[in-house]
Amino acid sequence: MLLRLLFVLTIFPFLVFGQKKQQKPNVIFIYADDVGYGDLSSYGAAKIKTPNIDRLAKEGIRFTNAHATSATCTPSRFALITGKYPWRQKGTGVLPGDASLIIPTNQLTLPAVFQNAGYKTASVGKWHLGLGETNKQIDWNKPITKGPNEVGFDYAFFFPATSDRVPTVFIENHDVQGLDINDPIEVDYSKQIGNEPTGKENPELLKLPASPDHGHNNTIVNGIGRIGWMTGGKQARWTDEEIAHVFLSKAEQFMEENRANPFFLYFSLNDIHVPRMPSTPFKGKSQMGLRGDVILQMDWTVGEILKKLDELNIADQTLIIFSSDNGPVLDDGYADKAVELSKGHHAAGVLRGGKYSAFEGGSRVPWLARWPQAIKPGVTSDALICQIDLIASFAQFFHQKVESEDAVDSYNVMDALIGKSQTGRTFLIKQGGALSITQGTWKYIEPREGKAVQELTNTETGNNVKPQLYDLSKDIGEKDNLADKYPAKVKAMSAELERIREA
Ligand code: NG6
Ligand code: CA
Repeated sequence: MLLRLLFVLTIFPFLVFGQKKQQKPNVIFIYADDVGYGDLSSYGAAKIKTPNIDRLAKEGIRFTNAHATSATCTPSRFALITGKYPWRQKGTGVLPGDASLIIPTNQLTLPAVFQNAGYKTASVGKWHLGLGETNKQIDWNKPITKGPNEVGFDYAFFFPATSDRVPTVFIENHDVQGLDINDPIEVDYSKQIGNEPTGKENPELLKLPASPDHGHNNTIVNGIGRIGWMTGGKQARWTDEEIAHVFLSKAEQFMEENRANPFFLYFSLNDIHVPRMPSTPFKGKSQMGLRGDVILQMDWTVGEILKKLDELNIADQTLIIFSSDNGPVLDDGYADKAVELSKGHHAAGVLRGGKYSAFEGGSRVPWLARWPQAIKPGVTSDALICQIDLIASFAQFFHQKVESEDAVDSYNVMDALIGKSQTGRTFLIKQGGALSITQGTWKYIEPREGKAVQELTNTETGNNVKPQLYDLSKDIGEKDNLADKYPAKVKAMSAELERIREA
């Protein structure tokens, strides 16, 4: 009897663990905005500390060779959601706030993979993939016809584009929140509408001045000039300082409501995009100005999500991933002194270029993942992985068949994602202005005309009329162009890039 009891007691934890392992894990993908390869202390930042995000590295896996497909937001997100390179479809560049939905509604999407596996799915945060029917003007005062709900999200709470673009309102599923029907919203990106002050005409009203020449000087909302003009919707307009808290509370609410069933949460942060407007607790906290302050706010947000997982007792069966949609930028349109106050902080770390660039700084991004039931803690991986691969990886994980016309550029790299293998994809095409192809440790950037430096943001674009070839194993900073030395390699890689582009 005693022996039997002992036996049961010893195997009981395994039974429970084994059972839990069978369960479908919750998946939370935290998508930060414009966070660079060198912006986190787990990636070498010394002037700023990100202890909550670093916890994911300690308790999970940290990737050194993880990528967004592109060096700006819309195309990177398009690839994440569809598994298709954004340059295969026209109109996938940075979208205005009144753009139509660019995700095809008849194709497989990442959230749909989770829905098909019986998950509840949510998109909380920045959207920036357009809304409504193609070529139709959005009526903000009626239910919006197409958006996150139509591409696989059961629940959505979001803003349409970026926080520097109108309309500056939150939308829950199809409806603008807090809208007074007697004060209808109108939005225009081609001409001034209404008679509200603009940053251009009334700079004295601004609490955060615009940088010269970037164009963040149209309608003023909350003391900040925006890109684009809007009228109406006064009550519905957000307060920038509250955005992080509003999104966090919606994310937490979704987690709470779905604690008992598997869920997929796409949590797309506004931080650290411009305008950088931290909430009161983070103002001045970083000693690095507003950009540093919103890094701390972002880190706090991640910490709150981790806390919520513990509180709901679902941390063990939750895979949580943190990554960024593109590389870093300091001056992206507002005079927030990011350049002056970031001295000694290398937002792109050892990488060349940043947001908008074809160099690694544009799209090699932080990627950390924790899943206590499946990922060994404290692992670093240099497997080549990309956000575009999530869809094929999870489809495979759930034993779902992917039709040949769906997610055409996505590869199953699940073993790499959870640290079971150090091998990811064999190649990757990325997009700054120019396209590049990475194969193993070699990277080829196709020739492209255009400025070598984008002056507004002071970014090295990667444009060069000559082919560029870098050996990333020796030269991660892409300083030494080896194209002349290895013409055969250039030829082979450019042919491969062409072949995939035409495929
Ligand atoms: C650029 C904006 C920049 C930012 C970016 C989108 C100008 C000069 N600059 O066009 O401020 O809004 O678009 O950023 O307009 S992203 O992270 O969403 O791609
Ligand atoms: Ca971005």
